[in-house]
Amino acid sequence: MGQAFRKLFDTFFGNTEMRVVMLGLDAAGKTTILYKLHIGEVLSTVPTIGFNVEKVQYKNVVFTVWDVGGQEKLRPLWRHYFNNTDGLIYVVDSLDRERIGKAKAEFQTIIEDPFMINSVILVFANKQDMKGAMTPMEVCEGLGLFELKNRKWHIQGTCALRGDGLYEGLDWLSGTLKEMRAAGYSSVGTSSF
Ligand SMILES: Nc1nc2c(ncn2[C@@H]2O[C@H](COP(=O)(O)OP(=O)(O)O)[C@@H](O)[C@H]2O)c(=O)[nH]1
Ligand SMILES: [Mg+2]
Repeated sequence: MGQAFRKLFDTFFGNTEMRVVMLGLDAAGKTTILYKLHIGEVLSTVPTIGFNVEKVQYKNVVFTVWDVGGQEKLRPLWRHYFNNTDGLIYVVDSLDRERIGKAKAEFQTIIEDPFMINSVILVFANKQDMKGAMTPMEVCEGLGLFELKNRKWHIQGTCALRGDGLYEGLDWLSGTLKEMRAAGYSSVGTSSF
């Protein structure tokens, strides 16, 4: 699995710097995904009170990961990590029907952030192996993806434990970013307050 991802990153990104943030409510499966990618050592840091950030770097591709939800006070810190973000991966626990509304509220806040306004959005509808899980279509509706205007987004059903769907999702993300780069798009300098 790790080798497949490394090959994907080499093919698509070469030496291009790319920053990806992976967010979602706690227990969505983010840490599991990060380890499943096997693209490098996962570094975990707690730079400030309760704000735990995980980071993996493979060549020039940097993944930064943290939990969202119920921490309004910590939001100003996000900006440090959102700056020049190319891709957002939003992970949803498809089994957690009770918190889909909360997942949506957090998602909408994130994508409307000035630093995120140009980022490509990949949603992982995770835990598809579980009986009773929402389908990717239901997660789509739950997050309000269909109402998004002028955003490039994609939803992928995944099972992080087995690694199912992760490659396909990242393949879409890298292909889309490559197209946008070719068209002259750059995340640098597009953020404003
Ligand atoms: N059944 C199932 N469990 C999963 C899957 N992905 C993660 N989990 C489990 O969900 C729990 C939370 O996962 P974790 O990666 O820690 O979530 P995080 O808080 O988003 O980092 C753990 O017990 C994982 O083993 C999945 O695709 N299927
Ligand atoms: Mg985690």
